[in-house]
Amino acid sequence: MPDGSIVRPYGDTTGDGMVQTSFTLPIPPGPKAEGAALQLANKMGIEPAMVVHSHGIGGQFTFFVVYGSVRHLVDLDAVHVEERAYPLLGSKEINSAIKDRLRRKLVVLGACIGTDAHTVGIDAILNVKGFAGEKGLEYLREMAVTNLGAQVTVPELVARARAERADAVLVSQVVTQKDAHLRNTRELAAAFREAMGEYRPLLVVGGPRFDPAMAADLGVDKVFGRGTTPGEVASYLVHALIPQEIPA
Ligand code: B12
Repeated sequence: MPDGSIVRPYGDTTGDGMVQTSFTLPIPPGPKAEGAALQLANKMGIEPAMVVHSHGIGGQFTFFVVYGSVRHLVDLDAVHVEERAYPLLGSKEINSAIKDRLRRKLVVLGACIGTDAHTVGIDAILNVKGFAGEKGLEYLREMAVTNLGAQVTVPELVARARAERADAVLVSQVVTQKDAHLRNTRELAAAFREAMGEYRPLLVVGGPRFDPAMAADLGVDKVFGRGTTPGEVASYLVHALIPQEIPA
């Protein structure tokens, strides 16, 4: 960590401001396309800029990688991020917290909603084989986990949550075209609010392009972003749903 709160990007020498970025322009490859990429890079504050890679895509488009120096500074004091507000627990601690303090299985339902068919993310969190060396929630013997898979409609999910008395509903949204992930999450939150009011389950959404700071705005309890591990999610469920004390 640097001493001061102001930092610049690093390439060859400390603070030289070097960054690399990639983008696609709707023009065929060639010198004019490279000139256009440099103009864009300059307008983005990258100056001097170099096209270090360019490649035609389908005849009418060109993909670029541009490398160059920015003058911008980063003020670390002005960076605000969502800090984890609960401890990371191991599977033994999670199982015994549920067994001793909830005294029944914790019921978890998972799904991808809308037209989204990207199931790898929700599977990484739920399936026994897990992700990043951690086992998924199905491995935890005190959790009753059902993974409903892809393209589940919100009404179906509400009905299943009610029928199974779900404690938590975990939803994955990977496709973000036209902000589909945000629209679908708001629809989910509104449907549960309407159907179950304050008795709704804990609503957790995740996907690579969510901002974890958006939970309240989206009407859900928690948002997880890219690289989330099953242990983080299981620890959150314990934090949010299990009483702190062993009931009398
Ligand atoms: C594999 C893949 C597919 C597979 C999906 C197979 C399957 N069963 O899932 C197939 C081939 C079917 C597919 C199809 C399509 N795909 Co695709 N796909 C991908 C790809 C290459 C990898 C996604 C993935 O598996 N990541 C690995 C998992 C582990 O990561 P993750 O999803 O981020 O999950 C982690 C976190 O986000 C988080 N998380 C995720 N969900 C949840 C949920 C909860 C509750 C929690 C707590 C955490 C959590 O935890 C996970 C572990 O850390 C991505 C590109 C990429 N490199 O990401 C494109 C990508 C997602 N696909 C894309 C597109 C456009 C499509 C199609 C529309 C293509 C087409 N024209 O047909 C279709 C859409 C199909 C549909 N109806 O949804 C785009 C989306 C663009 C956008 N802005 O929305 C991407 C980004 C590719 C791209 N750059 O264009 N795809």
